[in-house]
Order: sequence, then C-alpha cells, then structure tokens
Amino acid sequence: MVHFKNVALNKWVHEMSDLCKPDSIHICDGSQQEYDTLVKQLVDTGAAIPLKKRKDCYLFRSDPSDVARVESRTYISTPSKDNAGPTNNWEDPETLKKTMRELYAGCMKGRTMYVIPFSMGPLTSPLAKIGVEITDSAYVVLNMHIMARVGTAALDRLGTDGTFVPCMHSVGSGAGTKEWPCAPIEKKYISHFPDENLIWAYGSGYGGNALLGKKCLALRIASSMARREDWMAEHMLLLRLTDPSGKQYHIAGAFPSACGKTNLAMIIPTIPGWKAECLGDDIAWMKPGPDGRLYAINAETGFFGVAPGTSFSTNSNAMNSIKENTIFTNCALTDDGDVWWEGMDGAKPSHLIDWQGNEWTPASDKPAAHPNARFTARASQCPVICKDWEKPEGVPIDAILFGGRRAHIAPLVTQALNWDHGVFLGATLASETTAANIGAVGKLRYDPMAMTPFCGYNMGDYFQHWLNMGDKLGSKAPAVFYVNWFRKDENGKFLWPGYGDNSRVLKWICDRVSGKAGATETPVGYLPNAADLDLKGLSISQAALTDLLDPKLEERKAEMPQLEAHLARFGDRLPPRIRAQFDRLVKGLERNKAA
Ligand code: GTP
Ligand code: SPV
Ligand code: MN
Repeated sequence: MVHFKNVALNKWVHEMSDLCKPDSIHICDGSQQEYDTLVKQLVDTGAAIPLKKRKDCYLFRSDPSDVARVESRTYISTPSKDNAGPTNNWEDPETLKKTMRELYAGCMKGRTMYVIPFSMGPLTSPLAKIGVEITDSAYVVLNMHIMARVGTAALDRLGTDGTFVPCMHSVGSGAGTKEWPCAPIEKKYISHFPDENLIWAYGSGYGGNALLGKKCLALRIASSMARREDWMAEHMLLLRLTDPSGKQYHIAGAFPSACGKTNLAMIIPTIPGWKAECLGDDIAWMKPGPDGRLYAINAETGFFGVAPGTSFSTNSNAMNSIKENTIFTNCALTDDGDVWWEGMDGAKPSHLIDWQGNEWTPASDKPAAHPNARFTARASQCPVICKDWEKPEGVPIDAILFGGRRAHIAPLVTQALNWDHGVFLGATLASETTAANIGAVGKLRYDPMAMTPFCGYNMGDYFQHWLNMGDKLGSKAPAVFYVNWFRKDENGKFLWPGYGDNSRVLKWICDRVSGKAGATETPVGYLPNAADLDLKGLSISQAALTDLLDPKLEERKAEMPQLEAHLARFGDRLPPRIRAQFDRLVKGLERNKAA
C-alpha cells in the first residue's frame, strides 16, 4: 500500500482509494520516463495516435459528447447559496457530496489510480499553491505533466504538514468509448467546495473539466483564496513589451475563452522597434509587491490552446511551439501523419480523417477538426517565451486589458478614467459565446472580467474585491483598458486587421501609461483620435477607422436597460461604487444628447 509523509495527503489518498477501488495506485514523479511509459501504454490501446510528421507528438480523439468545459454541470458548493452568487450553479455541500460519493463508489475498478502532486506557480514562488490530483485518466497525467509542475519536488515542498488542494477526478462511466470513457451529461459534475479548498470532478476527461490544476484550482478555488488573502487569481494572459528606447511594460489581459489571449500573448508586432515576449496565455496570479506595485506570475507551465484558426499567418509563435512534444486533441489527421484544422495555412487537404475518426473531404459539410480542438505544449517551447517567465516574484503590471468579441458598439480601444471606472468596464464586459463551453455559440452575454465561468464566489463580492485591491494599490494601480478586435461592418467583415497589428493598440496603451499619447475624454472613457495611433504601413479605410474609434454613444444609451438588468442580478452585493459608475455613465450619455 502507498504511504505519504504528509499526514493529510496520506489520509485522503487512502480514503479515496477505499471509495473508488482502483486495481492499482501510481504516484506520479513527473519524470520523462513516466511520460514516455504512459504514452506507450496509450499508443498500445489505440487511445493515442503517434504523428509521423511531428516528433513525439500524439493525437487523441475524445468522445463526441465530451469536447469542452460544461458550465451547466459546474458547481460552486458553499453552505449558503448567496455565497456562490447568481452566476454560479449551486448545490448544498452535503447533498452534492452524497450524490458524488455514489458515483465515485467503485468507479476505478479495472483502472489505475494516478496520484499527481503538482505546484501552480514556480515552486519557490511565495504565490505558488500545491495541489494533488487523483485521476483514473493517463491522458490527464500527460497533460498535467505539460501544464503544471508535477512530481516529487511538489511533494517535497508539502513536507509532513503542509497544506494542499485535494483535486479528485474520475472520467466515470456510462458513456463514451473504451479509448475515451466518460459519463452522460446529467452525471457529469465539476464541483468546488471553496470553504474547504476542495475539488471533486466526475464524468469528463476534457480540458478544464479534468486538468484540475487549471480552471478548478488556479481560478475557481484560487479566486476564493485570493479574496481571503488579498491577491487576485485571474483569467489573463501576460505579456512583456519593450519599446524602441528599451523601456519595458508588462500587460495582463482578460478575454473570455477563445477570444484571443493566446494570440495576443505571442504577438509579433508589425510596428518597427517594438518587441513582445510571452509570459503566459491563460491564468495570472497577482499580488502587491514590496514596492506597492501589482506583481503577476503565470500559474501554469504550458499552453492548452485553441487549434482552429492557429496558423503561421495568425500566430507563428504558437505554430513553432507545437512542432514537437505536443499533445493534440480532436484535430483532424492527414494522410501523411500530421494534424490539420480549419484556418491552417495553405490549401485544404483533399482527404483527412476527421476528429471523430471518419473519412473527410472538402465536400464534407462538417468541420474536420472540432471547433474546440486543442494543443497542449510546454511554455518553454515558445520561441518568444520571456526569460523572466518563471521569476518567483513575478513581473510588475503596468496595464490591465479587458476585451471580448463584440461585433458592434465596443470601440477598438478605450482607457478607463480611473480604477473604479476600470472595474466597471471589467464588470460590464460582454462577449459572444464560443465553442470552449458546451452550449450555444455566438450569443452575447455579460462576462465580467472574463471570469463568469471561473469565479469561485459571489461575483458582487468579487467586484468589491477588485475595488479593495485598487484602494490598496492607490496611485501604483495599473491603468485599465478595454479592447475589441472583433468589430464588424454591415457585411459581417472584421473592421480591424487584428493579430500583429494589435501592436498598434498596445503601443498607444504603453504611451498612455507613460503619458506620451493623446486621447479624448468621452462618457465611456478616453478614446484615441486617429492621429494618436501609429498606423504607418497599415492599409485601412478612413471610414473603417472612424467607425472603430466611434464611442457609439447613442447605441450605448439604447443598451443601458440591459446593462442595468445585468448589474441588478447582484442585488445588494453590487458595490455602491459600481452603481455610482453606472449612474455617472447614464448622466454622461444624457449630457451628450443635450450638447
Ligand atoms: P482559452 O484558451 O479558451 O481561454 O482562449 P484564448 O483567449 O487563449 O483564445 P485564443 O487566443 O486561442 O483565441 C482564438 C480565436 O480568436 C481564434 O478564432 C482566432 O482567430 C481569434 N483571434 C485572436 N486574435 C484575433 C484578432 O486580433 N482578430 C480577430 N478577428 N480574431 C482573433
Ligand atoms: C477556457 O475555456 O478558457 C480554456 C480551456 O482555457 S479549458 O482548460 O478547457 O477550460
Ligand atoms: Mn481559458
């Protein structure tokens, strides 16, 4: 029988193995040998397909019912429903645990139970947190090897009495295939018990439902810890920009799932003299440092990136990050043994095996890769990874960006008037939904701070936490901006070229931070004039530019009832300072009409 020096860990692993009854237990050491052994097993069973064209790369196909996060089955289970708030599913902890214990009972018979000790954040960082995931999925172990600091070092840091976040996971049964077992949707549970720093997941093997260090620990549980401990756990990319004079800027950006964090994190600026380096593409943990500024670390060690749309023309740094040692999930397979997805460079192949294992030709009416097909690759493989990406103390943040997909209304870029207004811009972030969640795609929803699916407590309290952090940071708080690369014209065409040309917006942002760029104040914030943006070498029509920089005050006004209804959901948990921002905006829009 296994034994751990850490008393609580030892007790928990025994309890869970008594409940789940696995055939054997494997304690993960995080070594390359462990990775290779598991890969070989999965190749032998047919679950992993080696890619002839890419060194040490493997393709996995999930069950067609298990292709993305399931927000409808994700729970924040606090003793009082109010503490989960209006944006989370809630069930009382005792009832939920009883239901899930029945599902876990004997669920690992015939399977191996893997115990994965891991650290989110660099092991020596004061911000790091230790988790231990129990899972019956070898695929999860492989992904965790890439996405987190897995193995003996994490156990060592735990010592005999250190605390960890227990992350319980089983793919379950009742649906799926031999290669990808899972549970039917109504038996899937992604449950969080923030008051106990505990995670219980059952029934899905995909992404954030199963790699529990990511959304479950590093966002939902961490956000609730962060509130208690005065720091921030955010759905943010991290980027360093260096201007032509050598001055560095660090930017953190919160965009909803599949809205361009990976792209921006790896941007290649089209403006001369500016350099961009990637520090992270999904999760930032931020805390005020000894100098009073806000410091951020990347909680992860890899990218679990959206494959469709990734190409040498949209994100060559991502393409170069996934040349080897990469796991691909739900991509299409080419006849010569490579992966393919919609939006890749070059012509469509004339024949493929699609993500479900079926023959595919360009005449097919279905996509060859699933829209939420993903790659898992080490951050260290990114050609523009910043040398400081693992600095234990993190990097000081100069600007925070919020953004999302909005075909209308939201201008290319807006600067918040002050911190409270910035929190208001975050709290009213709206974006069209994507395939990263199982549900409707393209539906506009409010997604405060891009955290709707990831906030582990009442979002009204979360707004207050943002305000409190601003009070702590005072004049050293980062400047806040709202960006939108996704504005469309009347024909449904994007108005802004996006990608590398987003560097033009980043340059304005940095220049605003250092007081060098102009802007005009409007009721929705500071907007650049066309002359304030560096547009050299860009071919864009005057009409498109005017439209992109138009604050659309009349349309805003028409949207105010919806905005008010969104804020009203939080009832008396809505901070008065957010309400005051709303009132200020109403007055500003009225005054504009009068003028
Ligand atoms: P998660 O990993 O799900 O949290 O998402 P992410 O924010 O990292 O998403 P990602 O960067 O992978 O977003 C990919 C999608 O955004 C693709 O469809 C891209 O084509 C699109 N995208 C990214 N940047 C731009 C841009 O500047 N303009 C346009 N039009 N689309 C963009
Ligand atoms: C997201 O959906 O925001 C992701 C992918 O980053 S997953 O890990 O599946 O949540
Ligand atoms: Mn994400």
